[in-house]
Amino acid sequence: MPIDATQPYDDQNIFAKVLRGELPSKKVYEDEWALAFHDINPQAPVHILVVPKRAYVSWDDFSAKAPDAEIAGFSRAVGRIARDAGLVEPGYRVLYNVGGHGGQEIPHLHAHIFGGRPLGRMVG
Ligand code: D5M
Repeated sequence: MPIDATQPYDDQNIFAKVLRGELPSKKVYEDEWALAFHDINPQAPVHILVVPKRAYVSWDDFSAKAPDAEIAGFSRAVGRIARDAGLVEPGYRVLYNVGGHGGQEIPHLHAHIFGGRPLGRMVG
């Protein structure tokens, strides 16, 4: 079920449990700002999720409330993970689903990184 992007943070969500080590994940990267792991239901040959270490429901919450240093640190982590996965050439996609119309299901912000095949155009 898609979430309401304005809901309060629920620390029992799946990615909060992954961050606390209460659920397993196939980790690909971790630093001060971010944890990245393989999506359990991959939609492309490479499908990595990147979550901030701190508690944000959605991109809306994060972009409004996170300190600049955290936004920079998280953004750099997303870029580095894609680079380290060898995706820059031939290319990749970063996606944030936000709220109901965005189809967001887990109420902890996550960037999807897709790659490893032509992804098609979504606009234009
Ligand atoms: O995307 C939520 C994504 O999270 C979806 O692609 C499945 C994935 N998922 C769900 N549970 C797990 C666990 N435990 N590990 C890894 N990946 C998981 P959304 O943008 O919220 O629709």
